[in-house]
Amino acid sequence: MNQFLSVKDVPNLEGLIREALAIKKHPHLFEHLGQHKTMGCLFFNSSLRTRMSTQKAAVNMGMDVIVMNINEDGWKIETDFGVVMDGDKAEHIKEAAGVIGRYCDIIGIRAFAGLKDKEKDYSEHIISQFIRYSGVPVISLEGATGHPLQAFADVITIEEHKKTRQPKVVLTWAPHPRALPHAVPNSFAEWTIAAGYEVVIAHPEGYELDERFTQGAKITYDQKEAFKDADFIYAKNWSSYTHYGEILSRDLSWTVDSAKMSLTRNAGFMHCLPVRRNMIVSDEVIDSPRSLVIEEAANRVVSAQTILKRMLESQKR
Ligand code: AN0
Ligand code: CP
Repeated sequence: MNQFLSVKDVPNLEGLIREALAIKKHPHLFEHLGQHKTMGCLFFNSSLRTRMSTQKAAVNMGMDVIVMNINEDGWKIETDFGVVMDGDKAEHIKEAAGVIGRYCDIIGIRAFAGLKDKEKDYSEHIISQFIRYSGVPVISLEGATGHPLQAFADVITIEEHKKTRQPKVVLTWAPHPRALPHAVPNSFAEWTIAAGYEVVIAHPEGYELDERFTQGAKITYDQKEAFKDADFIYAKNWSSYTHYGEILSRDLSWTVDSAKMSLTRNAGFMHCLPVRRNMIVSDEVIDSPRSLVIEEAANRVVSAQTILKRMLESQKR
């Protein structure tokens, strides 16, 4: 495995899930694989879970880890080509990626969508330059279009809690004061569809996601209808994809609350975190025994470790 950006980079999802559950039971069995290898984690944006869980996963694999907040700890980086670099950016991504690739055996990158230029964001223009110029395997730690380690952790969590082979999984939009990217809902849709679940996506009009990620899901503007008999409710805000990056609704009637949860089949409540309480979800729901948010975050170590194992194994050959 040379890159991990999407479920398409995984040859066999069922096998990967099985491997993840085995790693969760015995997290220290593979320390030899990462010995004398370095993981580099590069953050263009804030993070709590991804930063800590990926480091922990790398340490569990026996690796050393270097973490850098790009644009803060080092030189500011120019990511466009052909520009006269006479501003505040002292280093070009082409050299930075080449250099980091000499220090690290695997690189993880967090680089959110700018939400201004759809084409640029959907080309993953930062991560793709690291793939091109670093010469080492690259893991998305949330790029512009996807958050695969999160979606993989979410699928692991669903596998651990599902009571039927093909649970009904509902991804619902919920209100938020700021314009957020599509990476989390894109990946959640892509991975849950690939896992073979019954996937329903509920959102107000105008919030349709890119069809490349949602093909195979049922899409509805009726949140209550979607919640009926659901086994899992996954809440998330995102900005509009069609009216790229815009906030079209702040409608608090989309907040996930107990009344809506009572329409479900005693569904588990999921969110990737960080979550804004009483915007996305009521206190009552997130504090209830049906809330799986901490377990999802715990499974971020498992998803990251499984991907690192695959990458280290393919480097050995
Ligand atoms: C980010 C997002 O929506 O993509 C990160 C989520 C893991 N969330 C916020 O910026 C609040
Ligand atoms: N869920 C998630 O990726 O959280 P962080 O942004 O804190 O890493």
